[in-house]
Amino acid sequence: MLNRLKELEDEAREKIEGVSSLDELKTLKVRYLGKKGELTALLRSLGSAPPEERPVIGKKANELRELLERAIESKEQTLRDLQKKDKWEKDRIDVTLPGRPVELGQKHPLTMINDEIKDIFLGLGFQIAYGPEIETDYYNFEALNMPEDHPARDMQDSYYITPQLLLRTHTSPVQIRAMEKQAPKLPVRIIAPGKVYRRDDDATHSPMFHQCEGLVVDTDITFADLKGTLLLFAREMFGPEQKIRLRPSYFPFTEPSAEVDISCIMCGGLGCRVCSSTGWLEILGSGMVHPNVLEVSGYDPRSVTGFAFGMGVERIAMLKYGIGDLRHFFSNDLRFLKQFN
Ligand code: 2NL
Repeated sequence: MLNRLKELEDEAREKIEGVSSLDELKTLKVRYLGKKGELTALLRSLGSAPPEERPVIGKKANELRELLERAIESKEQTLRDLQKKDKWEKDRIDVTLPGRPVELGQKHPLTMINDEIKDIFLGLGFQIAYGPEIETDYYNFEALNMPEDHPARDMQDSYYITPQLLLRTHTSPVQIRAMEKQAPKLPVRIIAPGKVYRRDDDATHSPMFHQCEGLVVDTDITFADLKGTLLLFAREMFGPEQKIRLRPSYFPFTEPSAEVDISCIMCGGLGCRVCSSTGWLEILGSGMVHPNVLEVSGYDPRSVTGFAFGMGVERIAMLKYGIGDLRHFFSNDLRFLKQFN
């Protein structure tokens, strides 16, 4: 029996030493020290040993129990320490690793053109004005010399929210508000870039698009000022060789009015597919501010004059970058957007 004890000790020590998880250790503990464990069984069979050996065996067996208990406890502590260390290693942040690279974006082509337009006019002493995209009927139409029965006010063409409120169809109302605010102080020299909305949707029309309008009001502003300003704009935007051409036109808020063409940027004026063989491309509308518009905005049309113009930002971008379909601007396709860096 003493031999069996010795065997049990050697075997148990070896097993405990070799254990690599807390679960395994628990199994061993049950196997040796549990109620149905091997050491317990051995103690139970003490009765079959010769009487004189029993105290020695009993003592040895109890010593072995304590020894194994300590060995298991110590192993448990070692395993717990290891587990902690593993977890710490796993969760540790290595501050010396290189950072994850952030993919840099870039400006949207419309933003680039918009920035260019703003820079050109800032260089000419213009200020930039902003205003609400939801406008009143008054600022969007009435103040711009478009009375109740004007065809541009048709429900079919504009996004009405209530009979008196709509999404602005141009940025002119921003300029009306700016004039109202600063009247009768001169000069007024502003541009109004921003989103505008019309009920249109095809390859060349989007229900939301971008416009930049400009306005100058002062004493002695003439049509020559308009022409000179727009020629300078065309040259800064499309190159120093640019020519412009003004054609008579009609807008309710300007009189006289003119469409402004630039010489075709594809063929230089010789005639090609882009300019439909005319040599010219229409890029903006303009005119001398209608006296009614000056009047309602707080300026006396007998003593001041002004010119105004409006351009579509998408159209300028399409011409400048050779883009064939307006919808590219709004589809968020990276293959398109990444071409403008
Ligand atoms: C176009 C034509 C134009 C204006 C906009 C304007 C603004 C005020 C007074 C008078 Cl406050 N006029 N704006 C004038 C002429 C043309 O836009 O084709 N835009 C895309």
